[in-house]
Amino acid sequence: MTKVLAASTDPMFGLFSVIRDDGSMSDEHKAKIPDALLARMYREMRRLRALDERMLVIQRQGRIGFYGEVKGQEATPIATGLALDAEDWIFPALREGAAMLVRGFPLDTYVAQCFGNSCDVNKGRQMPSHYSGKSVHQVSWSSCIGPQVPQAVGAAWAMKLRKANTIAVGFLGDGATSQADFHNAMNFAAVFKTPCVIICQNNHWAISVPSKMQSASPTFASKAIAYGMPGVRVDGNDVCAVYLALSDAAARARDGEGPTFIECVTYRMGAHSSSDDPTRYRSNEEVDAWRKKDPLDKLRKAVVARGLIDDARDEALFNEVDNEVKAAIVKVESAANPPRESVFEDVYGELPWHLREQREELLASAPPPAHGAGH
Ligand SMILES: Cc1ncc(C[n+]2csc(CCOP(=O)(O)OP(=O)(O)O)c2C)c(N)n1
Repeated sequence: MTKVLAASTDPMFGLFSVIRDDGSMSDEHKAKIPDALLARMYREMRRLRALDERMLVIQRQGRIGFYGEVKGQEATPIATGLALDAEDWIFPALREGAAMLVRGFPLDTYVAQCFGNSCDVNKGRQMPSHYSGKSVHQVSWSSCIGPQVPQAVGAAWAMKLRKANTIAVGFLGDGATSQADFHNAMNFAAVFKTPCVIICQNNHWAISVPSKMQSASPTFASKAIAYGMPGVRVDGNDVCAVYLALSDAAARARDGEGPTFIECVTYRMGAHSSSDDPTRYRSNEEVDAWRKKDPLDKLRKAVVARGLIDDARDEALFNEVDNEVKAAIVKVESAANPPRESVFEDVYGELPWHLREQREELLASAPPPAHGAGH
């Protein structure tokens, strides 16, 4: 077992963390997280927080139909985007879309996915916040809870059969551990030693169902034991901890040692989605307690401790990333809708007869009245 994984001595109760309360970290960890990487992590997290805040506002203004916030869980997608090789594949669950941004996917095209207009690579055929980017090796979240895990394991198996030097990372929430897909995938991954990492973001809630109602296991990480793979429990609000744990697990997978299961212990600070009201099922005290462990504040302490930022530079950074988000929204919001007939594209090389008929019928009908943002 590699170093970080071994350091988390007890998969049931260990919690691997890197950033201490005062923002410092051990010399060993400091050497693995150089200043440039730490500063990059902070910029990405600042931008993601700014993106969430603006996107939620435009959803409330009726400019997009739906939005799924990441607030509180930014550490894991950012660490994932930074820890993997460009050729590795990501199979995200609900809140890892932003790993694409870290891997260089354009912010305006990402935002366009929520408008579902002609700037969206999916041509508006997915629900908002269901991002995907072939260019950055990230498949779409399928909306069903669980299937991204067997998909990741299957892709990893194909990589192994082809002797590729790539790995796949599959995500799920704590709620998804109750799905059969999770168990099938864990078993298959361990038996066939597929080069993958399976990451559970335990954010303590599956919409209104608390994580203690999902499992009687002492921790989610401990489930790995039964399947015969290493399990590690990581502070999911510590981007450096997730980065190091995933880097080790990825190296392990690449070296032919098989899968690793990582539980990232975190908290969904916002609502499940823009359609949810969490005040109906959880207490303000609980939210306040987790707000004190905000991953952005934790990371800020680390960049301050290294002397990489002060208040003035932080404010300038906030303005810079917020302007970047505003500019991305302005750039794509007024784009035209995708052509109606694009609904028939990109599945079949040659359209079957019944879809050809439907396409002709659609084109013969009057087009809907033109309107701006497509909502
Ligand atoms: C198979 C399936 N069952 C139910 C749902 C409805 N649903 C959407 S999100 C969700 C909760 C998911 O919780 P979790 O896996 O913990 O992820 P989180 O939302 O907390 O990130 C449920 C039950 C669904 N989309 N798919």
